[in-house]
Amino acid sequence: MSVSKLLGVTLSGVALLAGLGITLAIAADPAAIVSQEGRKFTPGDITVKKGDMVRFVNDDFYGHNVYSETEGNGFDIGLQAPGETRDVVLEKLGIVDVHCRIHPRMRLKITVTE
Ligand SMILES: [Cu+2]
Repeated sequence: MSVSKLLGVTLSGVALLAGLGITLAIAADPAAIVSQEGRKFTPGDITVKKGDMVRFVNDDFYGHNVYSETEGNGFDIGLQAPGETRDVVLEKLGIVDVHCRIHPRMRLKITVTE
């Protein structure tokens, strides 16, 4: 994380979900925005850098519950109502398998690089 990002930390609605279920509140720009629309993740598989924030936006007319059980990058953003936005920070290198608890066919791979 850059110095400017550290200095920009404020309390906001932005949620960072760590593997232990710890919720922090930080303000930063997302490195990638993933839409959930038509029970699909768009733009599909993405690559981000370690420590980057990925923003999930529910553009459907029904709820989603995005989560990952990938070790070191596990998260569960909970039930996400239509129009809601949730942010996740990925801290470990590797491929993160992302799913939706409500729609098992929804799958997304996020590659986390240096
Ligand atoms: Cu879903």
